[in-house]
Amino acid sequence: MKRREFFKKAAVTAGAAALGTTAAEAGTTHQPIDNRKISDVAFPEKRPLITYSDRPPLLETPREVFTCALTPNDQFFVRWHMPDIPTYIDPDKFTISVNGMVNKALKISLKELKEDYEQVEVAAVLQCGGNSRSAFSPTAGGIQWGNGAMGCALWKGVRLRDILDRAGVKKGAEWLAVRGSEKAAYYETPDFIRELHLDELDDHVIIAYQMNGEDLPYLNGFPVRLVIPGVYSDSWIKMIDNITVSDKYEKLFFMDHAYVVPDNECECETPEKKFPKTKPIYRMNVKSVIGYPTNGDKLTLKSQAVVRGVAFDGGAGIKTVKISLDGGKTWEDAILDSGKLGRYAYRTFRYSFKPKKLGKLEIMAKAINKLGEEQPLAKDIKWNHGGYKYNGIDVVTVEVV
Ligand SMILES: Nc1nc2c(c(=O)[nH]1)N[C@H]1C(S)=C(S)[C@@H](COP(=O)(O)O)O[C@H]1N2
Ligand SMILES: [Mo]
Repeated sequence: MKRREFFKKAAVTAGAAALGTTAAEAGTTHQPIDNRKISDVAFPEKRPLITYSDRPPLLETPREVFTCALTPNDQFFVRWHMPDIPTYIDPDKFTISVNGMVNKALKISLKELKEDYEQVEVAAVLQCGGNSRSAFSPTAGGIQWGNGAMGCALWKGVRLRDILDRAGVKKGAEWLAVRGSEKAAYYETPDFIRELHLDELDDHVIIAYQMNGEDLPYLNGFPVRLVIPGVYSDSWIKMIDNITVSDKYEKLFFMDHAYVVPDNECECETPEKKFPKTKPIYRMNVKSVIGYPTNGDKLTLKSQAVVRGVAFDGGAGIKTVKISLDGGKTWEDAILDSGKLGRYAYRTFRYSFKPKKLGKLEIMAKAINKLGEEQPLAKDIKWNHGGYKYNGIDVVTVEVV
């Protein structure tokens, strides 16, 4: 299915949909791994993070960071596909080219971007479609992320639509291709490009040069990246150097082959039988992650404990987060923050209680959005080859002492 047809469809929650006839029982899921191993070396502008690879850099944010609405830049996760990332970019010389089916090709400098266009801000969650992939069993190919391939930031930049208006899109043009500046180590790998349909460009789609009030960290796409609130981050191209407007959709390696799920109602398949048709992952499903306490923490019997975490979805907005302390038999509402960062940002939640019994205690968090979509239990999530869109109810296990 073409992306254009796909994004016109309403968001679907993985696992919430009924099983189709071709659907699987064989692949299962469990809780994602909770990797506590933080590297003792750090990349520039980053604190030590959970490190899967340093070339290309693959860094995960530890769970305890998910108690605040905005993720600090130096703890924000990092994902690159290709190792040959430019090692130096001169902000005074850098330009973004806009070309193809436009009346006037542009080369926009950073200074022009900051001074000649209306400046806008949006708080939005950036989440890899493969976040929590380690939950899938058998193993789905790709980085075995825990829950930390996500973060939320306040992005500042310029509407992509305003840039295209300045260039003047020619009649008949439908697509634009946004390219990152890094290169593959081997020539066979295609450039990292994302194609957007012009209809996708609402006011929230921006070319951002700032994140939480500072220049983008180098590893998060300095000097400019695409921000598409509510959408999985394979589309949020970093280090953009070129935008081409076209009337044709090119088959793209990363978007059409890598970041796809089965194109059936449950978005599921079995390890043995791949569903033949796929569609790109797009709008994020509803999810929550507990930031405190974390697995293995000790809570004191009969004294006040406050569970804290973050919840988000693809932009409908969070309605409630519910907490269970009895394995999902009963649920109580957590308290949500005011929501002033908007519907694309994390809603932080907290829930106070006093542990009543010594020993092991499981704390579960389930977010429900304004469309009534909710997180399924880990065991009810359906399997897919790419290990995408995991959004099982989060569970941490603590010890009451
Ligand atoms: N240029 C470029 N942009 C990219 C990628 C990439 O490899 N190159 N990876 C994408 C994917 S799959 C993810 S998950 C996010 C990660 O963004 P971050 O590193 O800022 O967390 O960037 C996206 N944009
Ligand atoms: Mo990703």
